[in-house]
Parts: sequence; structure tokens; C-alpha cells
Amino acid sequence: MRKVRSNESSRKVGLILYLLSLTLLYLSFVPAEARGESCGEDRHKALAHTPNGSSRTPCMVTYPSGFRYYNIDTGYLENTDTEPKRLFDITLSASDERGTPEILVLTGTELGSGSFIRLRDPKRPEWHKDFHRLWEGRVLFFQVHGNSVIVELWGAPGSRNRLRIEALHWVRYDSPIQPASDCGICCGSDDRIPSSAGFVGRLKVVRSNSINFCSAFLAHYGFQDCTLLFTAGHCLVDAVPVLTRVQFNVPPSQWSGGQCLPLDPPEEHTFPILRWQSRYEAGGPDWGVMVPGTNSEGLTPYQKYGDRRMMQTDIGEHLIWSPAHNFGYGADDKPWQCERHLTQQYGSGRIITYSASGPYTIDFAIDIRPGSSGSPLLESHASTVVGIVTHCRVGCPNIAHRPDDWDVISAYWDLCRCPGDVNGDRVVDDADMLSVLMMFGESCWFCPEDLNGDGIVDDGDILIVLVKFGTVCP
Ligand SMILES: [Ca+2]
Ligand SMILES: [Ca+2]
Repeated sequence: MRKVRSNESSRKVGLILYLLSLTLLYLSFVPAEARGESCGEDRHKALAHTPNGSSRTPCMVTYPSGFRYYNIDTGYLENTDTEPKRLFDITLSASDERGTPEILVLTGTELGSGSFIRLRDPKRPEWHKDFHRLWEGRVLFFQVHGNSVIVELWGAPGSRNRLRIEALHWVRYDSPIQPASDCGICCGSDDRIPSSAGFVGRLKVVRSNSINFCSAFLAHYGFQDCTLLFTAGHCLVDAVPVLTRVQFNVPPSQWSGGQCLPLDPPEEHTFPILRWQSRYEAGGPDWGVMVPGTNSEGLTPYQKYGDRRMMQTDIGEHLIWSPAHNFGYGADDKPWQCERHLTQQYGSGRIITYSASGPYTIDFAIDIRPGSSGSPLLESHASTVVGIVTHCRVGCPNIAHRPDDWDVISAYWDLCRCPGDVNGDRVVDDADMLSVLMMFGESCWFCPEDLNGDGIVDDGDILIVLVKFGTVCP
């Protein structure tokens, strides 16, 4: 009896050891994803049935910032010499000791031909940057290392100049505000890799007391050849229009003074936002459509990079479990790779599920990080946009807004309107004027020459062409 029991227990121990070794063997040879542990198919299929599992967080990075206001006016200063001459200089500091000045608002400043504003950094005596023109006629963007900047007005020989300083905007890069450190990461590890897709930019949104880092991408709907920028609605809440911009070819971030500093690209890779439409409600719609302006070379981002994607309007069951990918400017808080922080990275994975009723969302399992809001979710076979990334979740899946939401399409339609363009080349010029003149006096409904839609081509239509003459539409 005793012997039998001992035999039995030794058989049990043997079996347990055998199973244990098999498990170890399995664990050592089969990757985590295939095992269905944290990221495999079973887990994703389970997630698909609990779309409201863990809480969702808008996927952006916010840094505290502020304005310091001035009322500085040099009046008109002339340079009567034959050499360029420094006519005025002043040192301006952020109102927060740890703030870094980034923007000067110089409304009313006039630079004579050949004159310029030179900025210096007290922390880097060898550095300076000259500006011969102002962004939108009144703004300078720059980056210094400390909390102050030296502003110099340099007059060309024989020139007449005036410097007016209205405000300084500063940012505190030492205290980012962002969701939990694992929000957006699927499968336990961050598998994103650096990328350089030309149609995806970084959206730097200036607000009165903070700045947001998000992403934005160039796309169009199949029915119209009009390229706009798309982003998440929450990125644009309280945005200051003239100071908010989209940046492409973003350089690696830099570790400086104990903080990871996101660097601005050269000015030819920076574009203003002319106007936008957006909607954001917590737990509801979350999208933005923007019309980009031109860079220092007079080009729109689509003209400069020639890259865009098509918005997919057929969103449904057939997409579930499809391979998908993303390019976004998400944060990177792994301390040894500050250079990847808020720069473009690529991730791939799968579409998990979609919401058939409002809010129109699509869930996906691809690594993203705060700053990815507004980046494109792309279906990998056709490379069309099936979502605008909006939220991360701890443990995934992450959330995007569906591009077939009628509100998004109608905002696109509205922002794309090009009044005065008769021949559809998205420029209002003499060809359009000629078309209207050729049809002058004709009675016609729905003809392109009847720009105001009153059923007759007459001086009302000519007036529209005249008012809009020279407009280049997006
Ligand atoms: Ca035209
Ligand atoms: Ca008419």
C-alpha cells in the first residue's frame, strides 16, 4: 500500500516536471505575441467584445507655457551709415524662471529693405539667428537654451525701421503633462521605429497657458482633388490661430539642461494653419480638418512633399482584424532615446473593432504614445486612412475617429469650396474670368459659370471672380 502510494506520487512529480519542462520549452521558442498572452489573437478578440474596457485618454502631450506682454516701440530708426548697423537691442526673459522663450509677437514692426532682426542666446554666445521677414507679418519662432533671449534690430544702409514688441511666449519643457507611461502601448513593449512619411506632420498648438503636441496628416476624399490636413478635435481646443503650426521633417529631439527638448525644423518645413473646423466632446466626436498655408518658399505642404493619402469611406465588418499601420509624432519617454521624443515613428498591428453608432470610432492594436493624436490609422493593403487617432488606452486597444463620419466629410467639403474657380483647377485667374465672359448673359442652371447659382451668368458672377481673383485653393 505504502509502496503503491509512493509510486503514485513519484509518477505525479514526474508528470509535473515533464509538463513544466514542456511549458518552458514552449515559452522559450514561441514569441509572446503568438502565444496569445498579452497581445495575441485571443486577447484581441476578447478586447473586441469589451470596447469600453479600460479608460480612454486623449493622446497628446501638453507643456505649461505663458505669454509675457510688452509695450515696446522704438519709433522710426534710420541708418544713415554706409554699413549695416545695430540700431536697438534688448534682453527679454520668460516670466517663469524655467520657461524657454519660443515666440516673439512683433505686431507693427517695419523692416526696411535689407534690414533684419538678430536673436541671440545668452546661454550660447556663439549662436545667433537673423530674420529678414516675419511669420504672417508679425511673428518670430526660435529656440534658445535658457530663459532669456537678446533681440537686436539691424538696419541696412539708408533704411528706416521700427521695432515693436508686443509679447513673448515661453514654454516649460521640464514638466510635460501626459497620460500614464504605458498608455497606448500594446503587447507590453514599445515596438515603434523611426520613420519619415512625407504626408504626416507634427502639430504644435499654442494656447494661452500651455502648448499641445499632436500629429496631423495630408489627405483627401476620393470625390475631390483638394488636399487638407486632418487631426484630432481635442488638439485644437483653444488654439491661438496665428501661432499654431504644422511641422514636417522634424529633427531629433535634444537632451539639454536635464530635459528632453523637442526641436523645431527649418522654416521651410513649417506651415501656418489658415482656418479649420473641429469638434470635440469627451466620449463623443473628436476630429479637426484644417487648411494649411504656405511655407517660406510659398509652397503648401502638399506642393512641397507631394504626398497624401485617401480617406476611406467604406468602414465596416470587413476591416476587423485587417493589418494596419500608423505614422505619428508620439512621445518617447525611454530615457536613453530622447532623440525619438515627439518625432515621427512607425508602428504596425491590427484593426480590432469599430463602433456602428455614434461616436464613430475604430479600435486598433498598434503602439502609439501621447502626441500621436491626429495621426492617420492606415489599412495596410490599400494604404488608405481608416481612422484619425484620438485616444490611447492602458493595455490597448487604442481609438481613432472614423473618416466616414458625415460631419468630417461636410467640414472637408466646406473648407475645400473654391468660389470663383470655374474650370476646377483650384486657382481663380483670367481663365475663369474668360469662361464667365464667354457665357455672359446666358441663362443656365447648374453651369459652372453661374457662380452665385441664380440661373443667369451676369455681373454678379464677374464680381465673385474679381473678389477672389488670384486665390489658390487647397
Ligand atoms: Ca480656375
Ligand atoms: Ca449668376
